[in-house]
Amino acid sequence: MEEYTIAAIATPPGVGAISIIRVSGPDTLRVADLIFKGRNKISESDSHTIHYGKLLSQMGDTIDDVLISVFRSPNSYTGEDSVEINIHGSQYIAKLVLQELIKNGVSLAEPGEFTKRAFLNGRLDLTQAEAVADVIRSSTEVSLRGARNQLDGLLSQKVSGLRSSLVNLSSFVELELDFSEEDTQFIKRDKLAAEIDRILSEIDSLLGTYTFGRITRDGVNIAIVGQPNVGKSSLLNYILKESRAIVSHLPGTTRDVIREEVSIDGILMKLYDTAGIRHSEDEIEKEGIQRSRESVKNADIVMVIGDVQQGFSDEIFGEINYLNKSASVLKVLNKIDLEASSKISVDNRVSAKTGFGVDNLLKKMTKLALGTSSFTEKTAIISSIRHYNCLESAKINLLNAKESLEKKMSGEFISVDLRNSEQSLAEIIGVVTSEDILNNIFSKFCIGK
Ligand SMILES: Nc1nc2c(ncn2[C@@H]2O[C@H](COP(=O)(O)OP(=O)(O)OP(=O)(O)O)[C@@H](O)[C@H]2O)c(=O)[nH]1
Ligand SMILES: [Mg+2]
Repeated sequence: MEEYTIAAIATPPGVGAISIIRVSGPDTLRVADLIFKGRNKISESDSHTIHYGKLLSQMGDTIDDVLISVFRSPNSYTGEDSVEINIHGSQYIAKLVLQELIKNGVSLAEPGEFTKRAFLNGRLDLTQAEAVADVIRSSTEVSLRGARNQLDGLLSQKVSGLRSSLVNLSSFVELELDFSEEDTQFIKRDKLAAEIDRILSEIDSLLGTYTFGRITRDGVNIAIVGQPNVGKSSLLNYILKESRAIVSHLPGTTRDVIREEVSIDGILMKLYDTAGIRHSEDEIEKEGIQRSRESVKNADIVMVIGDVQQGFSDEIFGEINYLNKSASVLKVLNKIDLEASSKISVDNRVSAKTGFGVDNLLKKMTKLALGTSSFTEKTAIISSIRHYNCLESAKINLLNAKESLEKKMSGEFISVDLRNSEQSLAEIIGVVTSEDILNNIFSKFCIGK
């Protein structure tokens, strides 16, 4: 348990009906008594009760009428004594309340510090703590569902299960080392090999969920490129159902990258309408084209737009491949309303003017982004590069163990690899962590969470 008490405004900046100030730590109830005047003393109140009263400054002036919710250790979010103070939703009042708390020895919380304490006090494991941030950030049905699954512990359970299997295996092997003179085998070598294979294949399945998890959590980056005037901005506008980007018959209308988000089938699509990629001597256009390249580099999907009059320029495909090898490239022929019988060979024919083919195109993109794998509600899914890297390292160590086993090497080698693999899994759920890992995770949180 931390020794000091922290506070933060937990609601977003701005004016609202109410704001909430969170306080957590050993001094919480004592300090609450000092600033709150109601029918009951906060320090004498039961956990999970709400109290109406006045918040007073040290001078005895009323700051606001408030409601205070009391959560006593260990049954609080952080596991510590905590209160949540509901005030009228003024930033000014919120600041006054924070000042009173600070005068009474409370510290300002760092980003994510409440959740960090919840983790350190064993209320959540690390994947669940990460999921809290994902739940807060979620903006589509799919991203929320993914975050919920992780918060509910689906990934934790899966990883913990694999980890205990590894602990079992390595304890058997280590036990043999203690009895080395007798040449005993506590686990038959073929059984050990089969178990390692089983765990390896489970790890592979988890690794295989990464693209899906990342896309459902962060959305799909889609760059829209092509020759000037082919209708890139018109297509963006059609998809957004609003006239977001300037459209004109003059080539070179779009110079900057225009980024917009839209949720399609519950998946967040981040669309980047660009100036396209071509040669230009104009300084502003050159900068725009450079920005288009950046969008292509970061894209999961690159939509190359051509139109029935100009078709496609072949160079662009080479350039895309050079900039980004892993993106899926979709060739889209626009303005099909002008020439429905166009002979240009292409899978996707659309009209940004009439909307013909656009729904199909969007369906195709969600499929492309998510890949072919189908996961059920009960599948554990990884969505962060941290999980991916830990699993990779667990896998490499297991492959080493397997190799040692095949080469009939002594149990010492096998047990070291099994232990290392187990440690990598432990890192995912936070059984072993370093301050760096924790800082990295929690610094991305909002203050007050
Ligand atoms: N008939 C027809 N005209 C279209 C269609 N899509 C776009 N246009 C027209 O084509 C012209 C160029 O459209 P934009 O959307 O500005 O094209 P762009 O690719 O963004 O062009 P730049 O930003 O200059 O690179 C405009 O006059 C649009 O009205 C379409 O599907 N059918
Ligand atoms: Mg444009």
